[in-house]
Amino acid sequence: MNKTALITGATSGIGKATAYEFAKQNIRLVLCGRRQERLDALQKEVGAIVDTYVLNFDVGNRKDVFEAIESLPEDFKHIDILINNAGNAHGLDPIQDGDINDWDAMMHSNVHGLLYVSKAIIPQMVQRESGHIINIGSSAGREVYPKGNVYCASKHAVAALTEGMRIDLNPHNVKVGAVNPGLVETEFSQVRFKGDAVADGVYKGFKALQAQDIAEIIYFAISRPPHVNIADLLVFPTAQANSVTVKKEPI
Ligand code: NDP
Ligand code: 8X3
Repeated sequence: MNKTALITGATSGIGKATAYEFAKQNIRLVLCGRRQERLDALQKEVGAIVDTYVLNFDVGNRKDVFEAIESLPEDFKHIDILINNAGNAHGLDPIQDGDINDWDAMMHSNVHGLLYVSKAIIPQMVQRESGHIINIGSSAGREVYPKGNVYCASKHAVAALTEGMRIDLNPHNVKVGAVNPGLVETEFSQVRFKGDAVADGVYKGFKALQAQDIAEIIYFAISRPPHVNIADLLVFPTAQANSVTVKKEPI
């Protein structure tokens, strides 16, 4: 049977583009998110290309994660590839002005969510002595930028967890790696700025990475031969040198 991938955060941006890229490559899909209407649309559209099952749950809700993954029908229970992508930034404030609800939301999805979903899937990979996990980190997991405090901390946690998983799963033949993008034009900034117009300016004046660019890189990583593991990738748009150095044309 073809391989099956479970992608979290498949209702938008990088996760959604990865779903389409994998579908094109005939990889069976379990697609996850919280917005049911988008999951329904994916079931219809991606499901027309490849066998697809959608799951609605909040990755940071421990009980819901285990129940949802347990509820998978027999022919979708065997997960070969896990893409831990769900996550967002919430707010961009100096630490002294940060909203604790924003901090909780970031740790909830970016850290707890990645841990819970991994915990639900890893045992079957260990048992089969095979599997591949890709964690979507960020350039914010490599460096800290002004006002990025908690988001950067959550992505530094993803970097540490990726390394920890790779070490612990090494005896079990499970590949673990991270893809760490810089600025990608998705709904990310709309979420971060809660719909504020400032989000519209984030990707103006330069060509940002597109979700499809990252999807293709993820597919490259998961399609290497068995002896090759892409452990860690940092990907910027050409106009970006680090979190705060972006060559922008005047708008
Ligand atoms: P989007 O906002 O476009 O997509 C985020 C996805 O995550 C959505 O599908 C959303 O689905 C899902 N999600 C968020 N929180 C939860 C939750 N608690 N439970 C379940 N699903 C959740 O952003 P991106 O595609 O850009 O982001 C994807 C990943 O890439 C994130 O981890 C982000 O940190 C990372 N990243 C993004 C960069 C960028 O510049 N855009 C750069 C570097 C990394 P729903 O709302 O339906 O649940
Ligand atoms: C998203 C990239 O620079 O907005 O992880 O933090 S950035």
